Amino acid sequence: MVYKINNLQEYQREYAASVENPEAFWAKQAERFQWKKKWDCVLDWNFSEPDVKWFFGGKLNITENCLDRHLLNKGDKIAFYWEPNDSAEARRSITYRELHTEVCKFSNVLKSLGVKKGERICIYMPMIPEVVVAVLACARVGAIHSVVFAGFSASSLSDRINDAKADLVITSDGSFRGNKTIAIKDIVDEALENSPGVKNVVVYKRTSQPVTMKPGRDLWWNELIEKASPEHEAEPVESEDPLFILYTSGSTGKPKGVVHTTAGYMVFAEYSFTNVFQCNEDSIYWSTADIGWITGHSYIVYGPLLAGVTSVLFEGIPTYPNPGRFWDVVDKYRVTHFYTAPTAIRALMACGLEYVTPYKLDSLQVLGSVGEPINEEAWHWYDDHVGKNKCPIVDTWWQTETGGILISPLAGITKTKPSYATLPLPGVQPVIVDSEGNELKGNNVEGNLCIKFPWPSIIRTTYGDHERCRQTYFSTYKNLYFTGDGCRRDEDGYYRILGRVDDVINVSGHRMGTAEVENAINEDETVIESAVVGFPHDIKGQGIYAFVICEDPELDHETVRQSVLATVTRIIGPIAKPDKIQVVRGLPKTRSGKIMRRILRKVAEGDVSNLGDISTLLDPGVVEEIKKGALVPLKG
Ligand code: 7RM
Repeated sequence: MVYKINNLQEYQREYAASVENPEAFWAKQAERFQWKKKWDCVLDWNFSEPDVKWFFGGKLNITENCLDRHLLNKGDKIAFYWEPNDSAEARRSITYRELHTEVCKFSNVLKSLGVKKGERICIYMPMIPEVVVAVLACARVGAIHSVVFAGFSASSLSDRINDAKADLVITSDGSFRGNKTIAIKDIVDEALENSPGVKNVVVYKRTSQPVTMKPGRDLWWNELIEKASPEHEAEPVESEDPLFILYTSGSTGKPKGVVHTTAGYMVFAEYSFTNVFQCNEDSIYWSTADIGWITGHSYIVYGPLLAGVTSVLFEGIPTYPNPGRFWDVVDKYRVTHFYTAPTAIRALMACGLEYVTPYKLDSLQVLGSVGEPINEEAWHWYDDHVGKNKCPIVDTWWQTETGGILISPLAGITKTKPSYATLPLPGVQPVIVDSEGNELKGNNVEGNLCIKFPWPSIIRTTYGDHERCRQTYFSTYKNLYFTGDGCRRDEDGYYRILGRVDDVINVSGHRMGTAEVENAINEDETVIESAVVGFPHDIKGQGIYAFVICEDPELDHETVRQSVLATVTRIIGPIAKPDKIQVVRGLPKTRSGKIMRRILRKVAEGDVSNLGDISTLLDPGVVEEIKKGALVPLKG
């Protein structure tokens, strides 16, 4: 068994070994980490409950593996170069030793606030080094972090705090994003009106804008850390103790708290990072994701730190001060490995080459893509203009629930093919099934993507509701983990992900449940009922198309639109704002009251040539009216 795969034969050998004897394979991988106590049993699992345990009986702390383990040989190596939103502001860099010290200090702060093992802590912060410190300090004291993307609204934040029963929130006064300053602490204050369980809020001073500090509840990070000791002995936790909760959208209205546990997540985050990206001692790795998403957890914080790599941490956005920002940062830090989302590539592509050609980009070696299917045009643009046709593109398919990359080329090893995620990582056993759950064997097949054997970082439960986890992922097909994605395996055995087959829309790489958006729209005072579907969008991949029935049919449509947009922003956040809002008098419902989304999807796509059987509709007349008012040109 090798740690880092070097060529295709080695990949094939490792893959075969991982299927032949998964326990021996993963035990070998786990051995290079620091354990306080070795495991008793490598794997125990069933997908029916589900109940999956990796490295059971072991004790460890993931932060010792991210930090302490590197101090001897890499203490002075840079862990993060931090690039602020405004490039004129002083940049910062932090070594492994300095990060260790900061994490120890903040762990002591958490201890002084009475934080105990297993407690949930909510983190709502901008992309600054302190968000990494906060995440790692939670893990170091054995608390469970729940990071909430700082673009979510107060109401979304409050829901997540309440679901996780978090009693501590870590945040900042404000944040800088592009030319905007966002009042982060005000959002937290508003959220806490509906989250009475929160006892303390720790506030990092980032923007120095005025905030209200509630006496007895709110504390300044900067003051607490000054008095904290830099010595902290990491708390040993069990292999299967939860490391974090991360909320994600599904087909039902309420986001689920995906739970990942410690040891298996650690082993897979490091293994996948090492093998997919193929960094070396001198690499400068940059993932443009936000810590609020799984990519930020696995491939900004844990993977790179476990591997002892130097990364760039970026506070800003791709288009500020102009659409050349990514490339400016690449040249500035001599980035070798660059990982971003197709939506960002398409957005920058639309801005024109004049923002790319002024930059050298000659440090780049590997390019990555994640979050949604990458279309061929974007793949080629990325390859030609960013990678200059000399950088392999790793199109990495995975999910919040999978914890790490499952299907992807290994950089420089697997031959790539535009828009294909290519082959499974060792330890990953994908199957494609038809709608009855029959496995479609062989090549040139298309169906639903499932995984038939556990990998170390598989979702363990959905927080506070195990049945929901079983129902969502393990009940559609017996003894299989169902991904929710459609997939094709081509003549080379390569996997191409086709997108979601459930009621989830992927907007700019962000998952949105249609029911979740509908619930938010229905809160609007001008609306009685709504139905939301996805439609192809040039930049975002998918856009949100909302059909709404108004309280007052005479109300001016623009007024309705503005009102709905404001309500969705208030309830979920700006990322859930519909791109198109069509006011309708009725929705196409069956006699049993079910909305026929298929019809709405067709209208939103602009193709009504074949609407299928509409005779079961309660009132087939609504279809004509909807077609007439469509906000896209219709063909057919
Ligand atoms: C990492 C992440 C997961 C969903 C997943 C897919 C889609 C992600 C790719 C992709 C095609 C890819 N987690 N997806 N990566 N589709 N090719 N390389 O995005 O939980 O937020 O979303 O994203 O539909 O099910 S996520």
